[in-house]
Amino acid sequence: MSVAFNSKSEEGKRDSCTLMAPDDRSKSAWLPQSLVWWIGAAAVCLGFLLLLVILGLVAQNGRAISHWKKLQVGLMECENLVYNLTKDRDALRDEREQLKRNSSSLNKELDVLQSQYKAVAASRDKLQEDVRRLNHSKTERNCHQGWIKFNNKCYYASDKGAAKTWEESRKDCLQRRADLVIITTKDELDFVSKIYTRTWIGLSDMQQENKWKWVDGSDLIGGGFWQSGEPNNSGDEDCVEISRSNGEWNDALCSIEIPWICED
Ligand code: MMA
Ligand code: CA
Repeated sequence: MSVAFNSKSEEGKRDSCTLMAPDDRSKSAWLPQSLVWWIGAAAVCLGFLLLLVILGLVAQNGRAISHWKKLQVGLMECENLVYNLTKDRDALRDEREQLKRNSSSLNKELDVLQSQYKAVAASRDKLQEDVRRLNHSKTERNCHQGWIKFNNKCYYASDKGAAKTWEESRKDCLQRRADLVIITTKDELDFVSKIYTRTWIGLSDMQQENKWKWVDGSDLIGGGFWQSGEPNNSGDEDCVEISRSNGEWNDALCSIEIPWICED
């Protein structure tokens, strides 16, 4: 390689051509300038592009960061929401348990009230029946012919000389739309025992031994008017008669035949 200086004008290009061969001198004087320019332009373009890319990335990153922050805020809100919902759920669970307990105690109270209601309804029905009976007995009675009136009640005494078993006597009373006499007072006992010193009355323990019941299904209350030593159930006696002159009661065999008195 050699260095040649042909003209003054070419001296200005010396610096850039110092390493060129003498044959390539004209060519090397033009190419480096152009190349430099293109490289410069390309560099500027690249730089500009790079700047755009960087700006784009920065903008993108900024958006990503703000999006991420929003997501963070959203996540926190979600966490708060989950926390609050969990608290609400627990509170509701407690409330449900409490309501369950309340409901079971209310059910128990309801059972008690229902049985009380039944008892009250039964006693109301009994009172209504009593009122009906009282109203019935209050009105002045008219007894059929052949019947005897005593304290506003009607009594029928079997014919003189007639005698029947307890069951047959009762059947006779029922046919007369009445029943064997029910004695509730000493007055009534005295009245009945004056008609016949021996007669069936409407009392028996044929359903259950020693459980004395009147023919209307009511229990004997207040001990009754038994003769001393009676009832003794001698030989299985289930029916009650008035016997002997003191007019008190004796349990007798239901199959014996004696007079009877009905009450309407
Ligand atoms: C009779 C009969 C019984 C009664 C006794 C009392 C012998 O039986 O009437 O029912 O208990 O007399 O002595
Ligand atoms: Ca007896």
